[in-house]
Amino acid sequence: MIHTVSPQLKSIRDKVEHNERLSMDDGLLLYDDQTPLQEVGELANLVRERKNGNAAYYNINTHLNPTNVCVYRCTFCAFRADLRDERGYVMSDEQILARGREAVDNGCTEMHIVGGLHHQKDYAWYVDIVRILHDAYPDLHLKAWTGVEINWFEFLTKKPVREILQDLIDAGLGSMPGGGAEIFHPEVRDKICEHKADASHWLNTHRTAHSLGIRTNCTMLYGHIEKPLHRIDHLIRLRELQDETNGFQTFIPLAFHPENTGLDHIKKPSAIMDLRTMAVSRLMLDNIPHIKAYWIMLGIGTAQTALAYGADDLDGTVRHELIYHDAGATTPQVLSVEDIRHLISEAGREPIERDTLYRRVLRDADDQSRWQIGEAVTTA
Ligand code: V47
Repeated sequence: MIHTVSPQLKSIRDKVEHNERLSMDDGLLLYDDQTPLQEVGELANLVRERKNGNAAYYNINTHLNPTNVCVYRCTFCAFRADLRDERGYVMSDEQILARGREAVDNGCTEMHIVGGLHHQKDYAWYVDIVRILHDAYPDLHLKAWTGVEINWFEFLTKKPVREILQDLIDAGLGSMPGGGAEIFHPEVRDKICEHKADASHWLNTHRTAHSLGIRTNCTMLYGHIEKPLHRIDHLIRLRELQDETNGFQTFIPLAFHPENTGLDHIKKPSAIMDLRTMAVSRLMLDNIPHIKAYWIMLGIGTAQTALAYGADDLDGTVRHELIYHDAGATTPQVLSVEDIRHLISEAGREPIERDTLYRRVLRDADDQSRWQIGEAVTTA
């Protein structure tokens, strides 16, 4: 039983209590400033607990961005560089493998790999990054390349997306991250990233990945020029694909960070906006098992609070994150396992270490860098 009092929320509350799907209009009402955040949060928490009980997940992970040189000039991005820019870099195979070694020594179960689209690097370079890491460290799960990179590989090779994904699977790809989705609606997408994969390409790449047995994540970049209508439209498009494939594991709402970007006149979204977006996402995405509060981007306090507003996952300990730190994130570079577990327990949740595919990770009591995979977590 929940205690929403606002009359305008009554029909939404009834739908949520009866596990019924919310409409575009419901989503817009949930985003309305006049709709009390506390009540939206309470509804989202009901769904969160129905799906994931009291569990809050995290993993031990690291990031790898092999290059920041990028042909695209997305207005929201502070990470990209031109070839001749003094910030521009490309990692060598030795540097990439050293990152793999470091990850394994630190007990990481996952490496999250994304980067710029470097016009002087061929398709084989991108596939080989996955191959050399997988050959050297076969237990490290490689969550690599977004739908935007895959679309770039299509352009480079003229191969169908299915063949590209199969090449990557053969090289050792474990899953795909959710980046590059931004906002699907063309009114916004054409203004913030007009050249890169459009909504149908991004969605079709994930559809194909799911059909090949690859699980993927999905994201939404909010707090820039988009309006609530564009956000709800975005969530509904993700929900429709999930109805079709059931291949998304986690949704991550990404708050825009303006520093050093072409949109630096826009203010960063408030904590209230972050929590509302978390809660609305949980309520609209009734078929996606997990909602992640990415602490790097939200800040630790808001991410912890989000565990009561629909989120059931904090991402991981994270090492070597660049995309948000280049755009002004003031969060630390890494959280210790003790810190992340404490954040979760203090929020009244049960911390559970998971691997990328949401199976429990069982650590060796004498040597925390050694682990094995346990059973899959259950989600209603
Ligand atoms: O697609 C880029 C966003 C994304 C900025 O799958 C920015 O588990 C805010 O997708 N301000 C990449 N956002 C990060 C990403 C991600 C992160 C954590 C976990 C997972 C996962 C995926 O970051 C980009 C873009 O939407 N981004 N620049 C910026 N200035």
